[in-house]
Order: sequence, then structure tokens, then C-alpha cells
Amino acid sequence: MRNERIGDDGSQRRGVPHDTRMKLPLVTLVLAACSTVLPAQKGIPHEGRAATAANSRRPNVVVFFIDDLGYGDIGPFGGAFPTPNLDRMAKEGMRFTDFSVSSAVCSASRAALLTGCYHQRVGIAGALGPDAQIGLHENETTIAELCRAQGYATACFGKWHLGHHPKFLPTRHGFDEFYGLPYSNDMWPLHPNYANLPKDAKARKQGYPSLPLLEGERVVDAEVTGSDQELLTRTYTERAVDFVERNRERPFFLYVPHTMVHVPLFVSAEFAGKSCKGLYGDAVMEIDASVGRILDTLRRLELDSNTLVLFTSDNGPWLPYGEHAGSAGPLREGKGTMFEGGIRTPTIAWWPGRVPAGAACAEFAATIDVLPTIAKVVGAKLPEHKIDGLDITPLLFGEAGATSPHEVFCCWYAGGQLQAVRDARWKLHFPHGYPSLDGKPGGRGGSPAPQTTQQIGLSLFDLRNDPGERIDVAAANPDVVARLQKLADAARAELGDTLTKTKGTGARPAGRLQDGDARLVW
Ligand SMILES: [Ca+2]
Repeated sequence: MRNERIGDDGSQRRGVPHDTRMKLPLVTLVLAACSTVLPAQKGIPHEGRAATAANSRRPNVVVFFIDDLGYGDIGPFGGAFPTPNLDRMAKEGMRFTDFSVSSAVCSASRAALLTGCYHQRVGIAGALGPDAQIGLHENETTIAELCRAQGYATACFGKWHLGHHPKFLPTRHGFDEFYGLPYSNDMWPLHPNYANLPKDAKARKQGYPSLPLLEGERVVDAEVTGSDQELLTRTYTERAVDFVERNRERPFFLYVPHTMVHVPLFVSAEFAGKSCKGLYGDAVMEIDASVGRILDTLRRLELDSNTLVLFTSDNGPWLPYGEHAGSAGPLREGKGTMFEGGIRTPTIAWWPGRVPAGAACAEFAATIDVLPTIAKVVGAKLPEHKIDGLDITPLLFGEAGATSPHEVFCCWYAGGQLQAVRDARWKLHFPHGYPSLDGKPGGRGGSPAPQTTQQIGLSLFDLRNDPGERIDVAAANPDVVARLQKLADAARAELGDTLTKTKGTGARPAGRLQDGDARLVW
């Protein structure tokens, strides 16, 4: 929990009372739409035969979850780096321009994506480090478990970050296969907070142990080096391609949470200098190429018309890293804050023949919606426990008049503070502190510049006209403030709020390492 916590060491989930949201009529509308459309068939001999079999089966799902990629980093969202594969993906699919993660930091964000719950509900906050004794609870239900129950092959290639001890690993949460890092790639002895200290410095001894690489539950490299990190993006991609090829005749759920573009940045030789815009741009280009290679594999095996692919990021850019960080584009702040720059992520959905091509969806949606949406697509039942996400297939499939199913979305951070709530148009911040460069430049060469804690008072922003959250319009809209306050009160009662010292009733605990549990040793 050391380096990445950015003040989010114990946040809680925002709990939108399920009942409130379920009032919305859309949810039921949606259901009819998704299972009825049959994918186009392209039967051609050889691989075409597999495709024909594939097309009559349940759809495959692929989720890319990029680490710390900013809203303004990729071509379809106005980014400056060349991303031809994502450009094509957006041209053939749909951009979601108002799509949020649950928390502006790694572990919490991943917990929400995989469980369909606010991270506050499932007890995972901040970024878990090598000394963490907790992880995703065994009673939580992940997308992988829902899919596996439907007969899907499942795999995770990339960064897990929901607990590194065996009982918390992907293989215990519905994934048949896992290859990757257990947590962030900067949680190693070369972290800039420690690497530059004298060898005998006391603080240096508090640094990180060597970084392990896992296959399944086994450590296959006990000391990942920089040279090893250069190969991560490529190796995850090769694993993903191999997994798709091996499962071409069986439905699959493939989760690719790339280690990049989280610092420290590394690229393979092929991408070194390729962007002509620095190492960060090179890393974005290698991620882009990874997406292209996997989409090309789906096309080659004629699985494209039967595969839903989602691309998004786990949080906004880590701005103190300056030239080694991305851009939030027009949005305010970045990772570690619940401003839009921290939580609104560049999101693309792709499913030729199902998701409208070249479309943009400006309706609000979030990573908590991914589980119920995939459940709908693959014909799985939702978990019996309460979740916070809602089915967004009407948006995904471009139903006329479809709107966001969310009445409210809540932003918990920094130890369970309910820092903000929003609806389709308005976002109300409650008074809180947040880390910021405050207009100063970010760091250079992979070292972060210091941030200071800034304060925001009660503030209302009109996201429709001011997505950059610059102009406080609370005074002019007392009715909106009152309505959002009321929704926030309900969320606090459900999942708590440390800002108002409210205890919620609906939160569930994280999993905790117990005496006798196996430890990951390396
Ligand atoms: Ca992250």
C-alpha cells in the first residue's frame, strides 16, 4: 500500500441503493435486445468451419484494462500518440465518452470491474502492496466465475492486484489460467522513493521486495528485472493470442489487464522510440499494437462477429510522473482524485454486427456495469448478493432512445470518503482534500514531482457543459444540490462515509489472510 496509495488507503464504496436504481424502466427493456441478434456467419472452409460452430455458440468476451491510461491518450479520444489499431477499433465500434471507474487507483478499480460492485461494497481500497494481508473475498462473484459457470474458458494475462497470496489469486476467482504480475510493476526495489537512497539508509530497507512473475499460482520468476519488464506487453499479448487460438471452438472470457502504461515504463525493442514522442508514447503504441494483434486474431479465426471486446483503463493519468504520465485531455486532475481526470476513462466497445460502427455514446456508464452487461450477453444469472452495476446493453447495442440506467453514481475515495456524487448531468463534490501538482510541472525521467493537498468545498459542476469541473454552479442550482444531497445520504446509509462519520449497512469485508493459509513465497 506504499507507493500508489495517493491517499486512498481505506476508501469505501459508494452505495447506491439498488432499489432506487432498479426503478428505471430501461433495465427491463434492455434484456430483450441482446440475446436475439444472431451474429453474421461467414463460413469459409478450414477455419471457417470453426467459425460456423463458434457463431452458433455463446459469444466470447475480451476485456482490456490498461493501467493508468489517461482519457486524452489515444487517437479516438483526441490523443497525440499514434494508435492506429484503437482508431480502427473505434471506427468499427462505439466510444463511450462518459464512462467511469469506481476508484482512481488500481486495486479498488479492479475490484469494481470484476465484481460489478462499488469497491466500497467489497472492501477493497487503494493499491495493495507486497505486505497486504487482504484480497478479494472468496464469496464475491467475478465476471470470470459467471462465465465459467456457463462453460466458458477463462484467462487473465496481466496485472492482478486483488491480493497476491494463493487464496486471492485469479485461479481462485474463476480464471482457468493466469500469467502476470500479482501487483504493480513499481512495487520493486527500484521504486524511485527508495532506489536513489544510500544503500544503508533505513528507509531503503523499508522498500519493496523483488517483483515476482506468476504462472497460475506458481512463481516462475522471483526477481523481475527491467529487461523482463520490456517483454511484458508482448508476452501477455502472445499468451492472449494463444489462448484465443486454443479456444476457438469453445466460448471464452479473456481478461487482459496490461501492466503498462503504469510506471516504470518499458517497451520491447520494436517499440523503443517508435512514437517519436517519448517513452510514454512508445508504451501507448505497444498497447495499441497488442489490441490490434488480438483483434486480428479474432478476425482471422472468424470469431469477430461473435466476440464482444471492451477496452478501457483502470484510472486516469498519474500526473506527478510528468513526461512518464499520460493526459486527462480536457478533464480536471488525474489518478488519485475523484475529479473526472481521475475516473473518466477512454472506453471503446467492439462487436462487429452488434455494436454500431463508428458510434459514440455520451450516456453515463461505468465499470461496475461490465459484469451485469456481460452476464446478459453470455446468458448468466447475476450473483445473489447485491451488486451496484446495471445492464447497459441498450447503450451498447445502440437501441433508439437508450439512456443511462443510473440515477446516481457515487465516488468514494481516501479511506471511505464519499467525495462526490453525480447524475447524468450534474456532479456534486463534498468538501475534501485531494493531491495535486497545483499547476506545477510533473517529474522527469521516471521520478515523480511532489504533490500538495488541495481542498475543494461543496461544489456543483455541470458536466454536460463543463466536463473539466471548472465553474461551481451550486449557488444557482439549489434544487439540484438538494436532490444530490438526498441521493448521497442514501448512499452513505448503504455503504458509509468517513467524511460524515456515517456507518453503512451494506458493505462486505475483503478477504483476509488467516493463520494456516498458504502464503506466496519467492
Ligand atoms: Ca492504475
